[in-house]
Amino acid sequence: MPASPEILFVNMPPFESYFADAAPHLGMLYVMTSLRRRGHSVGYLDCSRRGTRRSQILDAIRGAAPRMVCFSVDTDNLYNVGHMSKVLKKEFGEDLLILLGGPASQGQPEDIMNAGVADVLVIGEGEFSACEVADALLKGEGRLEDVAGICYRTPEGLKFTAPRDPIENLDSVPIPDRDFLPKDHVYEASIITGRGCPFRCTFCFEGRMGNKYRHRSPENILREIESLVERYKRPFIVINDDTFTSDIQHTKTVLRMIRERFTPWKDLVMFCEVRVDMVSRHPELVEDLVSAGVNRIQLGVESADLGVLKDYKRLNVKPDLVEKVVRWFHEAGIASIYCGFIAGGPKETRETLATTMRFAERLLHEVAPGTFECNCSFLTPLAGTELFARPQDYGLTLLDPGLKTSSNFNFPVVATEHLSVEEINNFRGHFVDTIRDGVQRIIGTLPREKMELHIRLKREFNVSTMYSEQMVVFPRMQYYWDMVGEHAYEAASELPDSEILERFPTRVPAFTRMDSGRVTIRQGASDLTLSPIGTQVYGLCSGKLKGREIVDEMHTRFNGSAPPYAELQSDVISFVRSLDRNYALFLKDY
Ligand code: B12
Ligand code: SF4
Repeated sequence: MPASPEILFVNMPPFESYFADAAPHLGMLYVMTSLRRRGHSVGYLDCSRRGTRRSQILDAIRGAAPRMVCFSVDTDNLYNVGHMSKVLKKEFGEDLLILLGGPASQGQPEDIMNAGVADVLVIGEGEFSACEVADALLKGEGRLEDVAGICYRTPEGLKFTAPRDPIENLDSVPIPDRDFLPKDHVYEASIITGRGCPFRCTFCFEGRMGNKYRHRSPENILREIESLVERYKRPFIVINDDTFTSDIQHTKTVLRMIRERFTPWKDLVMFCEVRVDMVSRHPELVEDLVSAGVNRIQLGVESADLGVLKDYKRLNVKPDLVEKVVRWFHEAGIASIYCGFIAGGPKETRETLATTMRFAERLLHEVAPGTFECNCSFLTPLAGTELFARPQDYGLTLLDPGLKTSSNFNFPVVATEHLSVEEINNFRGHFVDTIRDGVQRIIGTLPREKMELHIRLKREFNVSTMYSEQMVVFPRMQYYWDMVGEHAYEAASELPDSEILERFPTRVPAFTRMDSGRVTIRQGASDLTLSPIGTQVYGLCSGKLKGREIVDEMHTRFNGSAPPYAELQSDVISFVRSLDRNYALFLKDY
């Protein structure tokens, strides 16, 4: 950052939202990039790291001595930003200007301004408004009252200017400049390819930038992806839009261009959100997405009860469609399908929750075992949404409309006509436990190739799925994958028979039981009991003998009654392969 930037952006999520650590704040990057292009000197302070203290923020601001400090406000960090603005004004005086913007600006501008002492709030998209505000306040060019789409403080109270239209041509906005991000931290390679959403789901805030969906041109999107591949070398590209698949021809063109330009796994892998109704109408999208390198998708499922879905205005995403689409992606070999569920929706009852639980379990165990994963959050109506405006029409009681108790949607704030917050809370706990236990059971049944996809995502792209996370409860499997990684030892499945004979089969350390000459290998996803002969071979897999030497040793042990040598050799190879499939052995080459 410049030594003394005139404008300092401070990214300040609520301190407990740890998962925000690696996500770059794209909204701020967009606005900072536009300000820099306009000739302003801009710096960035990222406080999303764990354990950032107020004293560190103040020290950084003291060091940078900016004339204007900017924060991004969402419903969740509104209080923190409010507190901080007061601290800053007290510490640095009225001359330090405080500018706010962010998603919450369109739902609760007064709340934001009243929570603190900021000077100006940009409402909606910030690229043009922020430049005009900075021109007026820092360069004396133009007047605040002429800047569309802001709210500012005057001695007479808050003043709102005329609303600003959504930016029609998103290519006119400069691509976010990642040079603003601190170099000592690894950030996610995330992008936004469009803005706005034509739908009006009653719980969602997405209509805020004008509900008309607008997207960047495919060429503009590809330019950003190319720069991310260049910068991060084999990145996991996260396409953050909720609406990436909303305009089918556009989506297909973007995917085709990505396919033509990059090779999945070699150059990149990708994540995106997928609309169930669009895929169901255009099944070819499954192959288009997977072949372009999309290896993790997210689907908003929310509930499996039609009444609840109707009140969410999401009957276009019915459970039978979800099931069909999940099955298609699973069969296409995608690594992970992440589904989002909500607990505590309109008119929710124990029965509707049970329906949702059963549906999630069905997807997990029957439809897409090894691929399906999910989470369940509490319904948290945000200011500006339909459920917030008219909760009574949906049988909801907002117990904490200001969300003083909720952080990252991790505390229930709504009761339904039939369910208390305790019941909703406890259901969520039950949901999460059931899915986690289910994933653990499934891990033991997955073919090695499926598990390998999860391991590769983790190892090569630092992406954890529930399957790679839950592996920790199986030490044998964990050890195996630690050894059989990209740069470590080989797996029998990767080698021809002749090579297996030249390697040193090495047992994964695991607790064993011994009964009547048979070994049972434990600590995996499933126990493995060996035959008496297998037990002997397993004993010889100590990493000291080559596969060929093990065959010789066994041949001698048979003491004249051995089967033909070729048969014994083939049995040993099959045995090594079966131990490999069970994560019980790897192959050294010395
Ligand atoms: C990626 C993402 C995340 C990431 C990264 C967060 C980030 N801000 O980049 C993570 C996973 C951390 C996250 C977490 C949460 N998120 Co989130 N997230 C998104 C998502 C999908 C994309 C964000 C994005 O890049 N948008 C694109 C940019 C261009 O838009 P923007 O950020 O709004 O920025 C523009 C304007 O707001 C403005 N602006 C923004 N900041 C500033 C600052 C200044 C000074 C100025 C002048 C202007 C300005 O100008 C920008 C350019 O036009 C959005 C949905 C969406 N499509 O926006 C939800 C969204 C922002 N998240 C939301 C929520 C509720 C959350 C959570 C609170 C809860 C949750 N479980 O999701 C948590 C906690 C957030 C926190 N404070 O830590 C809501 C916010 C609603 C609200 N009223 O606040 C959204 C809108 C989703 C929704 N539809 O409800 N999120
Ligand atoms: S949930 Fe998805 S489809 Fe519905 S309004 Fe939000 S972004 Fe649009």
